Amino acid sequence: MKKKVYLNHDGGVDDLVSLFLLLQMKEVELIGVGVIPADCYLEPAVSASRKIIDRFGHGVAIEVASSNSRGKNPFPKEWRMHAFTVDALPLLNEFGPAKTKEASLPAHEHLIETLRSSEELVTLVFIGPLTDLARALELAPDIEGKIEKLAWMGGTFLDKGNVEEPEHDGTAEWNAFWDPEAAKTVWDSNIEIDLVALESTNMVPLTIDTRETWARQRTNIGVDFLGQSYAIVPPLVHVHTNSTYFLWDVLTTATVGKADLVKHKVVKSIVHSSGVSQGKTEESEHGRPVNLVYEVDRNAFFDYITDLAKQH
Ligand code: AGV
Ligand code: CA
Repeated sequence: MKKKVYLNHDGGVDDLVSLFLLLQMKEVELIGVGVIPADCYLEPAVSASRKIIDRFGHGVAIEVASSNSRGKNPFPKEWRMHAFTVDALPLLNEFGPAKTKEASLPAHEHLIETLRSSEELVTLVFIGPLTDLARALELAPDIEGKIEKLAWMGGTFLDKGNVEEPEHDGTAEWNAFWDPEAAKTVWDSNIEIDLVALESTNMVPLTIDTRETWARQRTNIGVDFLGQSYAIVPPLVHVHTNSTYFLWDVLTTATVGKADLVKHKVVKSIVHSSGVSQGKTEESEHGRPVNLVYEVDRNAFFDYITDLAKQH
């Protein structure tokens, strides 16, 4: 039986590539998509999602729901602009306007409705902030019983996170920082959490090498989509900078299709919901357990996603 998956993403390059890859996994049935305007602008991210489902969804009939959630700490505008470029790629516009429908409900209500009408348990893949899940849990606590587990790209237990903003101490990861209170609400639930944190995502930067591998195989349309998408964002060249791109969300998505790419360990933790460390996840003996993904087989991961891209 296929694993039922609901995806909530925030329109970054790796978010949209994650949607594409989930649609290629033979063991996964994608049952809905929500888009939250965190690390993106909403319209191009929803539009690109609909076109990706049209072009690469093997005929699946699912809806894309727009979120009306707002965060506490906004993402930099340069990063939010990426969705406009993906949405404009000729590869996604060859066959005219998108046919995949937009849902009439806002994303958090669409999530509730989709979970309530599923007979089987659903795996949630969240690769942006947790706001829509937190709002759904507050409105409809019963949905917890429909959730198999949550795979979340977020958090870190390293000394250094990836937030470099005034009035913050740099210990948080961005998806947690955008809406720290939402992360806390989800921590307070009993949902099993696989946490794909910076520990493992730091091991998968975008490199020139990977770009060249995809370029050589671009006659395959799926691999070309990877190459075109990752042409938009800066690779690691000399040292990590604030704009260096990693395959954060794609790693999270890949763990759903192929769990043996990564190693997990249980960590008890809390989330700071306010103050200079807001969004920081911290080990604490009184905290709630999460399955921390702390290591990835880098080569196996890149081979896996490149092969998946060829399944389109
Ligand atoms: O913190 C990682 C999250 C992921 O969900 N996002 C990007 C991924 O989609 C925020 C982010 C952190 N650093 C970034 C980010 C950067 N240099 N460019 C764009 N987004
Ligand atoms: Ca994201």
